[in-house]
Amino acid sequence: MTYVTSPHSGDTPGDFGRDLLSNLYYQRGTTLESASAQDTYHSLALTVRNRLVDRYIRTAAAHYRANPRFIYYLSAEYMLGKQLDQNLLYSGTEDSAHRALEGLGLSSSDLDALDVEPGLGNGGLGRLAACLLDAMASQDIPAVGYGIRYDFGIFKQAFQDGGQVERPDDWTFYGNPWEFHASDDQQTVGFYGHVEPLDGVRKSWVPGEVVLGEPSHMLVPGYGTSTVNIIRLWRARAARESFDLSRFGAGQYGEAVEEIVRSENISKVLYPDDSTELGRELRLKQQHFLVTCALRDIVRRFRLRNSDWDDFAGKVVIQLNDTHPVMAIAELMRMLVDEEGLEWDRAWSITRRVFAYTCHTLLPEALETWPVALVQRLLPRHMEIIFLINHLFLQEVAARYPGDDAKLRELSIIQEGGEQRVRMAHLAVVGSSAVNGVAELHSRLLAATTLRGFAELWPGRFHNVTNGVSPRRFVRLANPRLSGLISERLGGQAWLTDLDRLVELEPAADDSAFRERWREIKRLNREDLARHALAATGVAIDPDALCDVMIKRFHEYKRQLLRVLHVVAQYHRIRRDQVVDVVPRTIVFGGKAAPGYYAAKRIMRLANTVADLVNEDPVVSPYLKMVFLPDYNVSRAQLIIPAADLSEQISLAGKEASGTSNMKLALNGALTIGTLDGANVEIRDRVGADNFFLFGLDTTEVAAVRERGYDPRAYYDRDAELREVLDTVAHYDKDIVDDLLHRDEYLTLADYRAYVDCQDQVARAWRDREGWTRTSILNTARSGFFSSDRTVRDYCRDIWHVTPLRIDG
Ligand code: 26Q
Repeated sequence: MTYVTSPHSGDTPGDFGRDLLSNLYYQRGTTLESASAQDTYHSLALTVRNRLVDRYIRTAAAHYRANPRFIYYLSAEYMLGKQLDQNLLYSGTEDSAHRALEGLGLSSSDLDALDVEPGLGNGGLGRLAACLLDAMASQDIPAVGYGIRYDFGIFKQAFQDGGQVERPDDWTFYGNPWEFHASDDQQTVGFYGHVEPLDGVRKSWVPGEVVLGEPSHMLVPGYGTSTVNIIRLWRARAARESFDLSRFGAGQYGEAVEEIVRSENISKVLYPDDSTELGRELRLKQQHFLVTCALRDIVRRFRLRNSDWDDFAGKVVIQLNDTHPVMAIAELMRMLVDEEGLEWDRAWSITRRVFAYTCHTLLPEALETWPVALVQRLLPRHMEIIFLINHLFLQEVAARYPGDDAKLRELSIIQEGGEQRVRMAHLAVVGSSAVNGVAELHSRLLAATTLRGFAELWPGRFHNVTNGVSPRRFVRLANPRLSGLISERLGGQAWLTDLDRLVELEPAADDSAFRERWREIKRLNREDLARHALAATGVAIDPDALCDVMIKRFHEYKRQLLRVLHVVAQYHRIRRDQVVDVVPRTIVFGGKAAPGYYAAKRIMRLANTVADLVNEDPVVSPYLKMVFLPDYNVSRAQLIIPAADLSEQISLAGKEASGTSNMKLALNGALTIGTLDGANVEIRDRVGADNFFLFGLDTTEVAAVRERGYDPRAYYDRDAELREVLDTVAHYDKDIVDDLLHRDEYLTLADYRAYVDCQDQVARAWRDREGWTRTSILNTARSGFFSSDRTVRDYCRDIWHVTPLRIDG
């Protein structure tokens, strides 16, 4: 077979400019003179996209020829970030594009401002999915990401009187130039209905409602490779015959389109992560929709080159990103047994080998469960299959622990006592060949607590794969200045795909001229941030002040409240002229709270109140400024992270599975103040205890404090400064203080003194600017481990058992 190569293959600024004008003319029907901003942006995007299509076609052809083992990544969320900056870099056309745009009198930054980031996720889990896809493509791993094409992504955040207000994210309002529609590959998805007997265990499910899944894909280019993988996103459409003609004829137009509206609601909106699991039927529908479309597509692709089910587990790995897509285990069993007529045992053996499950939490309240009654109604056949899986599994447990009913209750996929519920994490572990946590500590605690019974039953199934982040996105694109300096020092850009090479920067930490340049870059990055902060909040920040950053979802366990308490303490110290341990600082907050998570929203409101208090005080504000940048997202992260000097990672030990902003910040030379939680532990091990500000209780001490009976009030009584702080806070929000004094679920007061004292150490360290810069450089130099390339290599070696398939450039 021959493939026509792209007509857009020239790489000079002239070629680029010509293609841009051609796209304006033929795709937008206009010319440079009369083009609107959107016309120009869309033409630019297509010009860049076209430069990746050629690689994509060659990748797809090579994959077809080699028929390799594929990684299918199933995730309800992806936080891809802007595509324009990424695709310019990955296609190697950054320079020619900039020069072409300049030649045409166009501003690249104005055009970049029109590029909309697809916010199809909540936070860490969704961004991790994007970093892993990036790393797979960058290491020639054949992979497809499956997800939902939500019409509305994560809400946009603004503040009104200090409180969060949410606006819908209509991210495709002007169209999305990065996606390809593939309506020929659409799938049908059933819901409700009933089950009819066939023969033996085999049954036939007759759905009561059918919805179409329509795929589109976006390109996932590798950096430094010719691989271009795809992410395939599904959108719900009404089946064509669902338009109700009789009603339309009767003049009931609204009723006639009801079913269309109901069907299309399935992919309407991303659910914001709630503090606790909420059993919304539509959310379960979304999960089943994703899983069914993905599995059918995987089988379709398998059949292009294979015909024997015995080969399926050799060619297919399905990685489950948390429990959200875990219904896939029951759906694959249904397809194999009911539709393909395989024996149960053979189907189960295939299924178990194909799936692997990543867990992203330790919080028991965050473990997903669904009422049996709901699953029965929505997916009657799946519920039967889950009961059968559970029945056979419990037989295995009973054989291993004879007479131990408590063990059966502990491990059962069905939670009894009160309303019966399906425990999705249990189904995931039982139906997978591998289970992993996302940092060393997290994986250890998972096996010792949350999933202990399973780890005892199947120790070989449990793994750790420490998270990582894309150095392309979070160093090269976010921080071009620092990247330039690193490349200059290391003699090239090889570090971008081999991040361990950052260790070669270590000697530079002792080179004062290099330190000077490092500091200068941090300062320029803080100036960029200051410009944005002024425009977004009206607050002017000093680009020379220590930039102290906490960016992550608002959650009580992450303890943004602890950060605010320290700000109030500093406020009082400065007012009293106790400026010994005070250096000028800018406190930067970014993060959204789930709309229904009141406790998190209260803390957010308090943060904004304290920011006003501090910023408007003429005595305090020269030393201390606080900005809460609204609408934190990937683009905002790319702006904040390069400017950061200090990274706040202050969750209660044992609560944060991994964290990933900790890695992004350390890689960009921020020093961490943190607890021994999640991946902080590994960051400290690598950068060295001397280069990390550690404070607070560890997991053993947390357990001991609770064991003794935690009394938060005692800390208030004992610590005069804390008393002053809480009395001030009570003035603004009495309920927050009441909760701290009587409950304090996340031991904020227990860690308060250690935190504040540690912040004083930070201030002293900052005064030694040469020493600080040295430590900053060492943080970058020693954080190469936290590349998502390493994460993917770990998955390949321990869980996926796949090797790269190089695509010829
Ligand atoms: C649950 C119910 C209803 C609707 C939504 C959800 C939901 C959605 C998203 C629940 C959880 C999430 C996301 C969780 C998440 O981002 N976890 C983070 O994953 C990161 C990557 O592994 C870790 O670094 C973080 O520690 C972990 O909190």
